[in-house]
Amino acid sequence: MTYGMIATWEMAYDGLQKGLAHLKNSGTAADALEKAICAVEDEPTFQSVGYGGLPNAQGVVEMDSAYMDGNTFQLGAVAGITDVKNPIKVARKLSHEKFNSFLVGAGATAYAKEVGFTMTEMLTEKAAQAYQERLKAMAESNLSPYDGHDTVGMVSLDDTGSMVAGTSTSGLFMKRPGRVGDSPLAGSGLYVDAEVGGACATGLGEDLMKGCLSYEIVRLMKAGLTPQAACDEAVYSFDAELTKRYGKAGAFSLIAMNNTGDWGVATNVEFTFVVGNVNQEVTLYTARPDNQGGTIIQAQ
Ligand code: SD4
Repeated sequence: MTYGMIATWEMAYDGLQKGLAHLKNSGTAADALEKAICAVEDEPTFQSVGYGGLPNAQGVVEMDSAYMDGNTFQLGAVAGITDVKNPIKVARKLSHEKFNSFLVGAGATAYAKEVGFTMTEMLTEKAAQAYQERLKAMAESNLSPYDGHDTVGMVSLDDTGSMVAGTSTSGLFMKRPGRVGDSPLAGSGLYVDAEVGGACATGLGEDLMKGCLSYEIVRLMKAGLTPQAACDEAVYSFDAELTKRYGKAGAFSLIAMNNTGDWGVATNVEFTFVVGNVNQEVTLYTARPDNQGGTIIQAQ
């Protein structure tokens, strides 16, 4: 058997090493993914996930997260949750619920508190300062408040063939309170079927959710495409559709891994991601579109 993990952005590098070490010791895909995503959530210098994440327009760190089990299709998610140290743990716990498995806002935060997850103020001094600076810059110029957004999305495969996927993000900097992106939405931010493979997204959620791209990639892999061909087909054809329909597409990037550990990515911007598997230590790559329907990928 084989095992492997793939994740969006360079920030997942250390987390993926932890997750992969767990898989190497015959750990489960689920525990490996939780460890890896928690490592990203816990790192205060990452300004778009968990502790240290940039806040919404009212200065509150509101987070979205989802967890999907590719064997059972169990799915848990939270959106607009606050003050919880590890949203991915809450999403995973909710995935075991038959009812109430996707919670938002105050209800999500109250649930996390009730079941005993660690609660903490997620706004760091540095993020508060970035918020104040952005408020000032916005008052002085016509700056778009919504720049800067990197979700951690991850697919994990263990040597029993189990697969899971997860996402975690603080969403768009300066988002309107209550705004939800693609990350907690099955099919958009993530999707996994252990009989096929999984996919995750990062980028402008408002556009990603129009294409259900994570589901589309898994569907294409199920139809027989390699992960790379599935990513290219889903991402570039949807980018073209959006451009045709309303003139532009936001930035987005998708990663995928199938149930034999092969992987692929596609992106309409410069993008970094990390992969590790049974044959390969965790490796950082960059990807960009070749503008002919394919992706240029380079190991760093
Ligand atoms: C969102 N997709 O909330 C997330 C943000 C993000 O890379 O990924 N960014 O829309």
